[in-house]
Amino acid sequence: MSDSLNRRTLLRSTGAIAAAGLLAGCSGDGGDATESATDDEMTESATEAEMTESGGSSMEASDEVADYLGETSNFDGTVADMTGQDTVTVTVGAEANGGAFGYDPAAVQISSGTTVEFEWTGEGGTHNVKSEGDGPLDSGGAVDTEGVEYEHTFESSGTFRYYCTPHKSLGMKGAIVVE
Ligand SMILES: [Cu+2]
Repeated sequence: MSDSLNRRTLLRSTGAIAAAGLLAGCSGDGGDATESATDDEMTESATEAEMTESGGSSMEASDEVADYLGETSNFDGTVADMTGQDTVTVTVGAEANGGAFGYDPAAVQISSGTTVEFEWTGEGGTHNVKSEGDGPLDSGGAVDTEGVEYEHTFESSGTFRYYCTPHKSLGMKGAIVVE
């Protein structure tokens, strides 16, 4: 720990230490006070980072995405920004479209090189992940098990639209935008 950080932390803790009457010659309790002040600080910044990640910024969807997800109940016209992450999770069988018939988030933007893990909830019957046209996503036959049943790493940019074969007509569709 640098001298300046020690001094800063000590200054901040001085009030509490002085109030306890332990300012002079009390390395033990003083040390504890310094430690907990640092812990608080770390907890605060960790919470902030988490909120940014999950609370999430979002951006307006392109026409291609908006048209594709027009009948998807959990699509609100925006794309969740999850760029800059090695791994992103999309829930399969999320509450949407009149049951557990959704992908969550329905639309997400990621960086190229990101692995998307599709995590089944086990709800809503059997689901799969299948690209429109000749796209790269194909989890195979629909299953109703729980857990990460499929993952795909997106190496090149583009807009990738996909659906669940049994529930496409209900609106169980998703889009991944790779920048
Ligand atoms: Cu489904």
